[in-house]
Amino acid sequence: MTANEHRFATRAVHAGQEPDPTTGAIMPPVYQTSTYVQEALGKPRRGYEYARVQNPTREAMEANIAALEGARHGVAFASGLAAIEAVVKRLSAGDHIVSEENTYGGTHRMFTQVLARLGLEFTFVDSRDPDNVRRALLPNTRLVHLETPTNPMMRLADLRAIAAIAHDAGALVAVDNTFATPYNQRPLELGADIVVHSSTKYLNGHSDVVGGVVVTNDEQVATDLRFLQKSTGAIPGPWDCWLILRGTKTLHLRMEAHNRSGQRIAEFLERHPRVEAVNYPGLPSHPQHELARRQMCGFTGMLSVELGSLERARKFAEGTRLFALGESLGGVESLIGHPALMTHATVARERRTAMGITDGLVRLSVGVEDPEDLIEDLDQALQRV
Ligand code: P1T
Repeated sequence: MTANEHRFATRAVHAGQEPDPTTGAIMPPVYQTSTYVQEALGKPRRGYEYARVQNPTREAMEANIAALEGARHGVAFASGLAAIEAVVKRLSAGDHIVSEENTYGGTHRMFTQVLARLGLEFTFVDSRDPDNVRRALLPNTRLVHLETPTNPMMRLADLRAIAAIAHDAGALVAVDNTFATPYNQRPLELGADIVVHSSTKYLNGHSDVVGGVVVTNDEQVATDLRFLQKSTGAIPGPWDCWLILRGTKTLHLRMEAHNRSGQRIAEFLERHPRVEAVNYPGLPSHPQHELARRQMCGFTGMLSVELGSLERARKFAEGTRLFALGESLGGVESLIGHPALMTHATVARERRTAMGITDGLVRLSVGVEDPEDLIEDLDQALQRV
């Protein structure tokens, strides 16, 4: 039985890793090298020639994350955005992409301000209704890019329904699974073709690396991504790969805590008189709670709350002591942020507001501290609002 056939927690600890062939070291070494000595002209040892193209530490991390998503192939990049860019760069000028409108702000900026300039065409839709995706499809649509749950509104896309629609039209489906993680949701099992991650977040989990990864079971997509990885060069360094690999070993343990505390804090905030609305798929009040229960097995530590005005949001976000004010998410420590002024500042104001990213919206990344302490912290900050 290979590590890939085991259950999730066993895969998290073992997949992609064998004892080091030289010493038996149980941890894959950090192969901090740019090149490999060749035995003779045109005769590399064990296939390793140059570190942009191959690195054993990177390969271990790629194989580990692929196994967690139930994929045969994993291809790592220097950041989540570089991973998403590679998926889109498989296409050519004149090709059309349908994208969920409420993605991470940086994804939207890359699509509209970089890739659209190079001749790729984008249509942005509210993918909560699969018919919106269907209506946006064009004869030249090659890719549907989804994010579920979305950053920061926690909207969901029905992956089975949208995969069927896209495949009928000959388009592939890529899912940004950064918020959910493979512990809570495995898009490939629901019909998606490609999964992308900002491994900066939950996969690494310790707020000390920026990274990205793409996984797939599609042989052609995997070949194309490997080609792009070596040809465009946005690769992660071996030390960052090693840190991410250390992070994924405890993904299941951390996600249990994030899921549990996320749910408790969402319930606490929903009852709080100073909070107008809570966006969290684990709450029965979430408009897509039934879908969440069907396609996810946990609801993460991410949530957003509406406080009604910029002034109130500012007092809350600046008033916490344990929740640190900062961009990013998914680390062991709790973070608080203001999407309109931070992660989604580059999205046009009207578009932002139409999606619910108001000046009163605050986003929480619930860490793995004691949830009682976190609730007390949020409560004292809300008293200032
Ligand atoms: O930062 P980077 O590793 O390049 O990942 C970009 C990215 C992609 N997808 C999602 C869903 C993300 O949330 C991000 C990055 N997000 C933040 C930095 C943030 O604070 O939301």
